[in-house]
Amino acid sequence: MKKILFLFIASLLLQSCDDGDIIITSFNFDDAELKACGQQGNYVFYKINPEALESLSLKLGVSDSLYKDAGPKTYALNGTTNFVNYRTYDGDLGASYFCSSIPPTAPIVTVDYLAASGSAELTTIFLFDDDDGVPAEDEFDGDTDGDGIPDIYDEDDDGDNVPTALELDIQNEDGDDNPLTNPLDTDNDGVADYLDDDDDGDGVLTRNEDKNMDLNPRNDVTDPNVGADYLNPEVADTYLVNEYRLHEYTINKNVKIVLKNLVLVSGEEEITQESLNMGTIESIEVIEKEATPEF
Ligand SMILES: [Ca+2]
Ligand SMILES: [Ca+2]
Ligand SMILES: [Ca+2]
Ligand SMILES: [Ca+2]
Repeated sequence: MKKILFLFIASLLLQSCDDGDIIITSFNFDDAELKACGQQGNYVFYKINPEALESLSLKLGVSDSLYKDAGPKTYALNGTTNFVNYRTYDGDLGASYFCSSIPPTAPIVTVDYLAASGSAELTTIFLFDDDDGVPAEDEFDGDTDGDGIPDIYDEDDDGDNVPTALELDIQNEDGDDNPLTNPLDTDNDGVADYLDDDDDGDGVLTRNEDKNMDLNPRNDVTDPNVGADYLNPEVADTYLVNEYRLHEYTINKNVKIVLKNLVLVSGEEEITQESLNMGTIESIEVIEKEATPEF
């Protein structure tokens, strides 16, 4: 079997030799976006390089829920249910070429390599977001209120039942559109309100300045000229609230695919590649979560 050196350096270059063999001397899918379709039992990942009329595709006929857990999963390529194809065509591939239920009749495949060995490694990365106005990189790397939800996806970081988004400089009074500069610090104790569980410094926890005990201290107002009781140090009545409000957050899942020990075969010809990064698909799955932390 003829071995062909596979170089990933430039765009595809096909050379017709005297004996008619087509030799692939180089190719590059780096600029092509990794896409996906299908579902459990029939996952398809593909890249199309329109300039060279070529595609690289991975089919996984597995019943796993691929993105359920964070971390890597490895699937062996067996040539029947799990396989990789490198193909060239005689015309442009439409957007739905890989995802239509009826296989398209055009364009025609001119070169078809099949990988029946090697493996596909999928790594799922979970990105948590609480959309609380504090950028993920600026959140405290820990759990301020100890409610079991780390600050990075806790929409009420100090656990005072006033959402973080409403404890920043929500009026944007400094005009810089950055909620973290000059964040509200009602009692001027050096701890910003969104991390301060006694915002007015009157010795009563904000969570317990909730007269109607509806888990919302913002609607308990004794003196409308000052504002809610939790921001009014002159009002220091305690209503024992030992409950957290409902929390919501989002998990954005990204998947990265790397092909390992790939052996692509077309007739007499064989292409090997030790490691081929197919790329990453962002937000392949987005999960909206709701949880009420245990007090
Ligand atoms: Ca927390
Ligand atoms: Ca947070
Ligand atoms: Ca607070
Ligand atoms: Ca207070």
